[in-house]
Amino acid sequence: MAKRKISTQQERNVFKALDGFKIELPSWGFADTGTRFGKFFQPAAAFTLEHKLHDAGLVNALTGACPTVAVHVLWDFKEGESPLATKRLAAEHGIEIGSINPNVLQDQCYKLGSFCSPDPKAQKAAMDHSLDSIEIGRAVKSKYLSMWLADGTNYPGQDNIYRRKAQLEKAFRKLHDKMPAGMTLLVEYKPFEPAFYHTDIPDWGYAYVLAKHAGKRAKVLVDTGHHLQGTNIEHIVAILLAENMLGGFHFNDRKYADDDLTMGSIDPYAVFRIFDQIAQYEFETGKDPKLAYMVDQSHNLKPKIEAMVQTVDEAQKLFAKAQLVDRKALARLQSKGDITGAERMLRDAYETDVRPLLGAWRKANKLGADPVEELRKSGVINELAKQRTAERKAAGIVQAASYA
Ligand code: PSV
Ligand code: MN
Repeated sequence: MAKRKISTQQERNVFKALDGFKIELPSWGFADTGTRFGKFFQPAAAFTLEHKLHDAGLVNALTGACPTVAVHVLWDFKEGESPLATKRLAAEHGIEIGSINPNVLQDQCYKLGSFCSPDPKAQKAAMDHSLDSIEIGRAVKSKYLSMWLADGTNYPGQDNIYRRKAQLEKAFRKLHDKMPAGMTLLVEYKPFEPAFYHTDIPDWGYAYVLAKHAGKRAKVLVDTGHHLQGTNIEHIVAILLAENMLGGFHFNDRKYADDDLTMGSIDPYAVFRIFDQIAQYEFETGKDPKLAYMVDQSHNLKPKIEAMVQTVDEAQKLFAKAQLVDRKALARLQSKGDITGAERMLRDAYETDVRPLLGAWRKANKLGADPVEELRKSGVINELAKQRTAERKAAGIVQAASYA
């Protein structure tokens, strides 16, 4: 990593940016996950909501950057359980409930889709569940209703795309209007999987249109794993920011598809370029775009909590690097058409070793300099593995499942 002199002013900017940089953790990132070919189990994996909240609280305690946890309604809330009890439990672990993710994808009725399904029963089930999710969000004071649909078709001619689109727009308008005033509807897109011929919200363009149709409090959510190979994600980010239509991110990394690898593990420069566009937008407009930064990873094989801490550390590093670009100097180079000079300016920031700076920020916040190391030294994962193995035994839970 390049040794680069960081000025006191830059240091101040980075500290301020880090103070404001919060990234939400997904409750599902702490549980055993797998592929359609099977699961590999971890003794320390969370299997109750309490475990997930505990683990998210631990990551927050180590990094000081994750005060909220995203929940998937069906996976995290039991029928009849009070959402307020969950909120209290989260508070016990020093965190709050963040975005609410309705689950309109796994029940049998959703075989042909949810809001887009030709089956009125499926449409109704999706609406009822999403309205219930809004109520949960209202109770726990969540700021986001995050909608991702598995809707789509597998074969040409399978269904009427025009009818599906009309149903979807109507449903999202209704959800938007039912949300409390402080809530934002996030519309997530994905070009493939689980549907393989067409998905009903395939890309940012249609997510934008859908959000516009839904109402003023609807914005687009960019999941970095949901693009076709070679897509310039930072350009999408810039367009959405300029249009005031970017709501937030689901971060993860991929090599081939929606691989759910940990953020920045394959292409950290791509994440830097996203943060760079956000910093550029802030410089130009003087506005805070108020983005919901979220992690969305299922990282199957890495130890769950460790991978999450590593992710947050990586996110903070890349975010800090993006603050080092001298925007005025960059503008001068750009106006002269100095392509190499401008690119070198970005690379220089990217290649700066910000670990000492991040360490100093952590020290100022009474945190350990290297949260991954802290976790590894603490022995807490082994402790949790023992506890959860015993809990599973007592509850008669066997870690066994096969998708294939
Ligand atoms: C779908 O691939 C997705 O990105 C959505 O955000 C879901 O909520 C999440 O993954 C579930 O793993
Ligand atoms: Mn996602």
